[in-house]
Amino acid sequence: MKENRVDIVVYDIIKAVREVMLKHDVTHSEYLAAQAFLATFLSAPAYEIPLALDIFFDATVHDAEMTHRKGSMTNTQGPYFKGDCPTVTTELKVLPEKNGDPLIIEGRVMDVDGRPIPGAELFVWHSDPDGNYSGFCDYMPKNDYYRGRVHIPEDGNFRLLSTVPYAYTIPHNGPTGILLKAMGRHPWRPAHLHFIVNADGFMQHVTQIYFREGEYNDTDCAESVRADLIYDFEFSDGKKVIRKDFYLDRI
Ligand code: MBD
Ligand code: FE
Repeated sequence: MKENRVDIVVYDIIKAVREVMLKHDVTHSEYLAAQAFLATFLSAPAYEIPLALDIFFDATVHDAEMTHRKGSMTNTQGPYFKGDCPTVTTELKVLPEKNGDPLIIEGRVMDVDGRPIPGAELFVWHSDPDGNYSGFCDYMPKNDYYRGRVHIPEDGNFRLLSTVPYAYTIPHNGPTGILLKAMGRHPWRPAHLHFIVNADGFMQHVTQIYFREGEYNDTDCAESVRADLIYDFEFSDGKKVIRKDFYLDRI
């Protein structure tokens, strides 16, 4: 008989939860409180369920993925990707009045043997200096600032000017934030850059990178930071530079 993956995975989840309930002697009133808590997602904004799952489980999807990939490390996509952002070549649109610290994001898109992948498509997105993403805050209603799509040329190289992103609180007035608070945790994520790379014949590469000594690297509410994803700033003409090379796995 063909194996039923839904049964295999879901039943293991159910058994794991049962073990936790027995281990901690979960009471009937706690069980009812958990039901009532889950029901609060029904009247919350639609992003709350994906947010909660991203915060608690998505990094683990990437940890699992990396047990059989050889290329660079993947990481959580998060809720703020927009595929309809502007195509860019040298810089991302930034808000000058925010006086952001300039940041050059450069690197190369390659296969696992270090050969460039011309024709690849790279998306970059990150927060402004106040930790907000365009398309998700009042003063940047469209998907245009601090985001871009780059067509990777023959040599595989890209170089974009933007500003340094800052640490960010996830929306924390809904069930996800309420749960974090009840657990005694904060809703902060460390400063990070998001990337997606698509190329024919290669597995999609979704990742984030973090900065050395970034605040909240150790207590990220999404527990997504991994040592291989922490990058050091380099400097060029007094500007901060992050060099991010991508090694993509073939399909
Ligand atoms: C983010 O910006 C993010 O990257 C993740 C993973 C979750 C919430 C907000
Ligand atoms: Fe993010």
